[in-house]
Amino acid sequence: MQSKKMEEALNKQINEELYSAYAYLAAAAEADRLRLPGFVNWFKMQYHEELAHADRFFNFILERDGEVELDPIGKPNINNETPLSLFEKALAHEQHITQCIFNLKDLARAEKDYATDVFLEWFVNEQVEEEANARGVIDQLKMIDGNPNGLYMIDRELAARQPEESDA
Ligand code: OFO
Repeated sequence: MQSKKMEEALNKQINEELYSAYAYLAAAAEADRLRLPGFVNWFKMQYHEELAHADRFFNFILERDGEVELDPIGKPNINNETPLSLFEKALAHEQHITQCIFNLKDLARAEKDYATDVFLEWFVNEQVEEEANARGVIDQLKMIDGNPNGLYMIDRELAARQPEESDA
């Protein structure tokens, strides 16, 4: 069983992951407003991934005989975005989540909570991938510099994103 302090921090992370899901869902709606179905697909996939992240924390807390406490989820700050600003916000958010995971790691190590320390390993790797994905799309969007044909090609590419095995 984890300490109360660790349990509270893990519960807070459930909220962070659910907020992430909510923010990506808002981004999907915004992409629909921009008439970019591939972007909608990409953000919806990410929404599902974030729900799966929240689920990992939820299951882990219960598996260790802890208590889950669910707080309200904040309103995402997604308004009048451009394709580029949507991904810039996604990257900034992922960088924030990376810091949350590192803070959890620090706490697990300070508490000699080896099980939580190992559990968090998956998220450390996942954050490297998530930041790289958002950065990759930002690079492409900067390269085309608003060119409609380029945007069409990127949208086609984002339409091809499939759910990951690990989300199942
Ligand atoms: Fe985007 O990785 Fe979870 O929050």
